[in-house]
Amino acid sequence: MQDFVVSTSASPDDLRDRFFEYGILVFPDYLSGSSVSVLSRTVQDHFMPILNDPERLRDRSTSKINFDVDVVPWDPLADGDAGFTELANEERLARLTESVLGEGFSAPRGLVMWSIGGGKGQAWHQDCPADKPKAFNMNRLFYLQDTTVDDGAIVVVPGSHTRGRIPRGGSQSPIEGEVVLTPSSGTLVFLHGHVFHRVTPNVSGKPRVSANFRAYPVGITQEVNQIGVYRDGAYDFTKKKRVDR
Ligand SMILES: O=C(O)CCC(=O)C(=O)O
Repeated sequence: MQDFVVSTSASPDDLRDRFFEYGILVFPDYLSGSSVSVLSRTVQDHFMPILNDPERLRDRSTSKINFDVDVVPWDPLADGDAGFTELANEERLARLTESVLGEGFSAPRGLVMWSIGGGKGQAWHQDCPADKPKAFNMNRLFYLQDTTVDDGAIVVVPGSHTRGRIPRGGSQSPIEGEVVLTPSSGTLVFLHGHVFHRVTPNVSGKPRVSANFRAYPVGITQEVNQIGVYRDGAYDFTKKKRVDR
């Protein structure tokens, strides 16, 4: 078993040490089958009308940013969804997050990311520039299905959060040391925003879903994610344009 695959009963020190060594923690079986069923149904009810409306799908997709990223995002917390709000406010989740980020962390938003077969996945990226080591987000990713390589594996380079800017290169070209993860249903992943990571294209013909409740250490706000860094450039999500980085 990889050293970043952990149990929710591990000690806070152990979780923090492993997180800052690898930039990733994987908690298998975090969600019960019944929670997954409720949340999956919510996601399906939200996205099904959009699925049958190609224009709306295109309009909401991130594919416009031109970095080989193709997901349709939705913030269920902003829409007041009860199931996702309950998940975001779970005491157990707060405890695990605090073990890693310390007291006073914030987690203002939730993001369900949905993609359908034929998309581009997500190109290699860092969620924010890595020039200031303390300025980072932590992704808290929930997987609501058994995610196969064909659905879109999440590929990470453990420990790369200490290596500065992601190297230039192809959006899905392998990087030495990468690990391909296919999270099973109910898995929770904590992922440091400076870790090099990508999602392989969804070619399965069925929707791929992950839900991400990003958390920030005290003193860091969600504005840290204004600029996403890709291998061959960067994107300013506020100004909605490509920037040099
Ligand atoms: O959906 C995933 O598995 C990963 C999402 C991701 O790359 C991100 O939120 O930055």
